[in-house]
Amino acid sequence: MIIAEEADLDKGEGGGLCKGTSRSKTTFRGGVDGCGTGFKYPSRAKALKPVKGLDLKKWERVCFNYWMNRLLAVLLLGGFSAQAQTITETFGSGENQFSIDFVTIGNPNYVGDEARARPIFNEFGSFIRLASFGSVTNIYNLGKFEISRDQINKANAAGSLGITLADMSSYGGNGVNIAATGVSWNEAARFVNYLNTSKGYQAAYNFTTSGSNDSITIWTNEQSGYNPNNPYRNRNAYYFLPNVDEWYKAAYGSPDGTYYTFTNGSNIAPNEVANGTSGAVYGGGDAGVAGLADVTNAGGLSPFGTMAQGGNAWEWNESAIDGGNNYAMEKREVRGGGTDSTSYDLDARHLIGLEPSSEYSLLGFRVAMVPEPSSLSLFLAGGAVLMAGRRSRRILVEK
Ligand SMILES: [Ca+2]
Ligand SMILES: [Ca+2]
Ligand SMILES: [Ca+2]
Repeated sequence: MIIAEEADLDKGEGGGLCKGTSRSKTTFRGGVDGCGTGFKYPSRAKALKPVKGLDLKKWERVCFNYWMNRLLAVLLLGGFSAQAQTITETFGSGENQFSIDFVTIGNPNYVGDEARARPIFNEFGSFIRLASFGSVTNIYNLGKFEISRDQINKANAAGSLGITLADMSSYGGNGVNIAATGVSWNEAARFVNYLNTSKGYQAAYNFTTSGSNDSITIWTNEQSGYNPNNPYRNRNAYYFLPNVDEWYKAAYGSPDGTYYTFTNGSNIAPNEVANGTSGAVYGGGDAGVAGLADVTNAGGLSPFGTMAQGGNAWEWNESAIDGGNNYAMEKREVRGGGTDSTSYDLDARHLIGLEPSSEYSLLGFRVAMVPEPSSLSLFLAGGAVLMAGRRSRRILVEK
């Protein structure tokens, strides 16, 4: 017999199932209506019946997201805004010290952009499904800027990473603050791993060989931090490459839930600029010029506060092009267009797929980060308060 607490399904409560649940106990189900995780929510009638094969890790995530959502409500009621927050993280030391600015992307349980859904094909070119992007259940942080050459150079020096950069001397020069390009997905993943391991965190990506452009090995369920929904990324990592939804939401979404075609919070393409803090850095191909701007001077901000997701350098997403990260060598999504692009490439509906070892002179990336620990503390405090005021009742569930 397993004792669990039943949440009030009609009120959309589910946190009670977090309590009294251990991974050794196997099978029961309940409702978390309101978590908005895309789960098939069981009905109240079935809530007391045991279920074989229930993924308790998945339940924990559902509950975590549920409480993060409740926390945000508490913060908003308290007059806080979690959306404009910028966090600066510092890496390396001495002359190799560098920092990365992150913007907190709030609004958990964000729904996908149905209006700009596109077909997904498998490795063999067969249609799988129509997919929309931008749905993210949890709060996260995304790099405000593209990663610069300076950040790569310093990480290379501090961590002996061996990441190679494109020679931009024919395209405006190799200024240290321009976007880092010529970086493959594999190299970007090694940079992210350095961010993690240099601070004592779990590496995000599983490299078992030492070549800087060698491919990953996907995590397996015997390994700690394995996530069956994303075998590329270790769930215990602190820094990671943004997946297509995390990237897309910050680029084309907005705090009020509206999606736009371009990263300037508009369905009309931004002005073409070479640099500055308005418009977007693209269109250089028209004039035969495709130099990169400094990452902190590469156009206006998106509604969530990121710079140059549209234009300047094209950017790697973590995600495989078919949406299933189950094969290390498969093509990854590349989005946002670059300095040589027309507005077509900056459009939310357009992307390309490239091999993870590919290097191009206008292809770079930005990194993402879990919610900052102070947010987590607030979340726990908020959760405790809400938990105390919540109604639940004890039930018996037969095994
Ligand atoms: Ca390279
Ligand atoms: Ca960009
Ligand atoms: Ca796949």
